[in-house]
Amino acid sequence: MQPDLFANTSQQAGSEHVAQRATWLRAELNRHNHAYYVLDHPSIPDAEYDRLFLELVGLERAHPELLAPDSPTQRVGGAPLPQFEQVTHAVPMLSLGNGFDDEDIVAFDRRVREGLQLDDEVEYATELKFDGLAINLRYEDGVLVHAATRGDGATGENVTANIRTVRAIPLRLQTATPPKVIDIRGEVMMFKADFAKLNARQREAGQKEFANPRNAAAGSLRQLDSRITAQRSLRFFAYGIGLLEGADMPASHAALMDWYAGLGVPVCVERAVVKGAAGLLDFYQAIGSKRNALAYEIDGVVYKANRLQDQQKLGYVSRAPRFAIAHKFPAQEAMTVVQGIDVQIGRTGAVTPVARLAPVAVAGVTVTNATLHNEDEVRRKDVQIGDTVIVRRAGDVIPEIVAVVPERRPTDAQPFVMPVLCPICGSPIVRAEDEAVARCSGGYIKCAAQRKGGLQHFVSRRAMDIEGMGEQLIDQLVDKNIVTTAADLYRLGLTALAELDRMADKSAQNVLSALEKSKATTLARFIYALGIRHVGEATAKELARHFGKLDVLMDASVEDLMEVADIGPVVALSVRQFFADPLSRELVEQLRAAGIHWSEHEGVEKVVKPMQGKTFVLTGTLPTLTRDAAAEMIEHAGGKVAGSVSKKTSYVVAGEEAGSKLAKAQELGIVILDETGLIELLKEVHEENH
Ligand code: D41
Repeated sequence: MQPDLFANTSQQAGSEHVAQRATWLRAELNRHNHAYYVLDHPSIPDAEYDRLFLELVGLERAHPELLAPDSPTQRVGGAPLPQFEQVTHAVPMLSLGNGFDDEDIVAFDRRVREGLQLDDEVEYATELKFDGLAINLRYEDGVLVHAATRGDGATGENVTANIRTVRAIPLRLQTATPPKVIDIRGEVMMFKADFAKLNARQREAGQKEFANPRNAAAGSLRQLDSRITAQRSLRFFAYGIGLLEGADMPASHAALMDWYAGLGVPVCVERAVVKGAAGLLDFYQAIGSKRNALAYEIDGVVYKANRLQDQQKLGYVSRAPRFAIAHKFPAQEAMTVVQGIDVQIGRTGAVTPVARLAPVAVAGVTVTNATLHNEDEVRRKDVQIGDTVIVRRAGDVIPEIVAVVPERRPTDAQPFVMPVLCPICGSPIVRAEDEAVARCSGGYIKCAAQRKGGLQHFVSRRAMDIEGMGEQLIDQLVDKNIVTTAADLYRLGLTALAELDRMADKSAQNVLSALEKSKATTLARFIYALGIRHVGEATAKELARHFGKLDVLMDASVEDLMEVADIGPVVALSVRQFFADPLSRELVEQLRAAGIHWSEHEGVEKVVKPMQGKTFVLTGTLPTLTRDAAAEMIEHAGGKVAGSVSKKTSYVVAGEEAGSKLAKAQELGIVILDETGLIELLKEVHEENH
């Protein structure tokens, strides 16, 4: 490990040590820069990089004699890849200074006011800081002629062929009077949903997944083969301008953005014009609270003096404009060490590997665990005990491991081994051949973990909603064998409850009244609370509506169940199996005997399902709808989707490369629809009904 001299004052540390530290930091930063900018493969999280970078800036500032022209602080970005043609930007692409807290922003605003010799509040344009790649688009007489990455700001790479494949970028500006020459600058990036889809595709094809949307965008843009780029969904948002000939420069940043929008160039809608530092900080707060809801990743917001006149007056320091600053959000990623990998047993027995982490702060919250989902995921990410990993926490999402830092793997790292027996009940852990999930075979009766999970689900807010019945309470009740099934909960008395740890008489009383209150419920909630596999809230509601009475549902056959909208063979079988089990029936009887009740007639009124009784077969690839989306539309209209064509088939929906099913349908004289035909059919009946 390196001595952390930055913790000391520079005077205290010997100057030789300081020089050594600076040399080490430069080498380290250069290495990470290369990994990030050239290889598109980050070796450390951004926050860690920023920390090292700031440490070097601090050292060089305190010891100007250490400053070297080749220091990473003296250039921004990485060297262009040798395979791409290099291009020199007509006007250099500047870099953007960073601020991290309110003080940095107040200081920025003060510098701007001083620079403008202004006492009044300054007018700022505020926007998002997209996490993508900066790019310059050259339009001549309105036509896209050339595109280049930012590179080191002075020279970049010619990526015209790739950029031409990005549909978000117009090939011609929407105007009859385009400027002679315009350099439009902005960020190329990938939306979160496209990123998820790309990674799913990569995974299926057995290819490397990308760590985050930024790397996916970079990897896609830096493809030497533009046909690959064409298959990737890249986006673009404009935020700046370079050379402009044959038109007047708009008088403000806001006017520039409006002009772009009018030219058909994508600009983000999350923009504002505000006054003074207070206006900037308000914008930061407002965007911070919707950050996770955005379709793309941002790593902060950007503030720019709005008036062109002000921008020109403020000028530049080294290669960053004095008129602008990025206000960064706390990092959502951090680096830590995997101290162990345990397994958790869920209510259905599902075994989930969980990484135990050395505590680390991520976006202001201390993270100690990260789910690894299942065995395959552990293998795919190649996470071993002892590894240094990048963890990410986005919004309310459970923290997850983004990637392992391979250089930091210790020689004694231990691979994860799926236990043979359940750590809770000792029953064998089994994994069905076609399933990703391994399960404890102990079931509800043998396995306390499954009992706890089942009870937690039963009392949860969207199920029976028993307030005050928390995880700790359930753990105690199960561990002390006071409660086995949900019906036992309703037999709890004040004395039993009050004897438990951290249970005062008052809270015991509250739990009892919550139990009492929960007895009046709805059929849908009750079905959901039973925790039948594959029966989520929506399915429970659908079952309640379709059958109306619990007894009818309990005796429904698989065929009866398949009549329910959105219910396929897997769910139908699961429901049937649940109610065929005498233990389930007994549980239901006990719960009813305990006083749980609902109105038996709620939701029995049937909605008209226009495609009720019609069977569809899908074959081939449809031009826009996925198979699932088409099936969902059909089922929503009351139709059913079957796997093979028979005399009973009502319609065959055929797309490209439809095979034998189409031939069979033709043979049997079944109505054949293309995608448009299907949509029309569903729309017609939809309209007839309204
Ligand atoms: O969203 C961004 N990443 C962003 C980057 C933005 N919204 N505005 C920016 N503005 C500038 C100036 C003020 C220099 C025109 C930038 C960048 N620069 C920038 N991106 C990469 C380096 C600099």
